[in-house]
Amino acid sequence: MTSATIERIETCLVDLPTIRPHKLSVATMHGQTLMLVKVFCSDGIIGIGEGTTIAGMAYGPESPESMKLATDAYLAPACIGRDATRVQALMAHLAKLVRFNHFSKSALETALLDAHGKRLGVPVSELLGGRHRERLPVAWTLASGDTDKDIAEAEMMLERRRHKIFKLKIGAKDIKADIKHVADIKRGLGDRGSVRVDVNMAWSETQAARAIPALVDAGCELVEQPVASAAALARLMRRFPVALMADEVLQGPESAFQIAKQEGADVFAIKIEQSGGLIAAQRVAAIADAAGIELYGGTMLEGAVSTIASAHLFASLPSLQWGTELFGPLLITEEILTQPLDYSDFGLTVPNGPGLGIELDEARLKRFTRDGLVAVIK
Ligand code: MUC
Ligand code: MG
Repeated sequence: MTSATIERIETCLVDLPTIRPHKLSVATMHGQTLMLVKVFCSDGIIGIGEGTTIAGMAYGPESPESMKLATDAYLAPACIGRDATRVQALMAHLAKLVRFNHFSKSALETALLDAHGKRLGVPVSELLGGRHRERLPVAWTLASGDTDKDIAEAEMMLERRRHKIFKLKIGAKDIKADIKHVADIKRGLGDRGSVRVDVNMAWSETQAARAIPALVDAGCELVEQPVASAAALARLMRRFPVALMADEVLQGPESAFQIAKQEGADVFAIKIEQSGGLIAAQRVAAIADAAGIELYGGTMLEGAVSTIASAHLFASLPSLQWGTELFGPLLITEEILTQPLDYSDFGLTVPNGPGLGIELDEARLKRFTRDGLVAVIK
């Protein structure tokens, strides 16, 4: 067994513009901030990881700034001098020192797994037990806020053979307007594209009960997190046959177990950050499998690093019935890798090199690295 200790950990915030405003029920994004982590090991190996949130603190309790602080002040000092090759033992040690902060832990764990894969000369997917697939289907989110623009965008994605699964962000407008939006888009696409919606918890249970049958009539195949509470989601499960997906209520293995126990979702959106890292996300997936719950590879609109970390995990899951939405890097205007990712033929190829199998374009990243605490792009 090779030995290596952790010598230094660096973090930075990188503010990148999005290709268009991205409108969710919780906020409108004009840019994405990546919190990048680099772990420097005594054998000369450097691992990279990434944490992102959605619209600062609008989606959840962590922000890119809080992740940087948690890493710099608490997680990183506790790692110095420790064995870099025992990733699970180190993460268990950190779990005792730092409660919650799942996104920060995911970024750090990604960097440790990247370093260890590079050290052993194997992709991260091999560290997770090996791949079931080399390529992942990738959905695109239509969220311009305008039905005609969304239809034109979907047509372009079909034409380029980039995406044929479309997730629509709804919940900000009244239900009637949202249903019309979904129906118009599905009618425009016909059988060429599938349509799903993500309400990001915007509805009450009674609103959801009114909207769900109309969504089904409009041709929607999957409804993601229509309500905030896990109990209400479970009740909706009993009332409607359409597939209901849990996202925000899934906050790692314990919550996954609780939801599975109450038969609270048809599908889990697995997210490495929300789960607390790749290994925790693997446990969430195992709980889903055991409970007969189907899986979808979710995103926190991550940049290339965390997107590819997610891809390594999703490639290694036995079931992935609903594909993935690993399109985050395509929503960002800047290429931050020396070798762009392969998005083609409605999917993403999982890289084959050691670790994550990607390399950062440091010069380009430097241009967008934040100086100070406050973001340039909101
Ligand atoms: C979410 O809520 O699932 C995923 C795609 C997208 O547009 O937003 C994210 C977050
Ligand atoms: Mg969601």
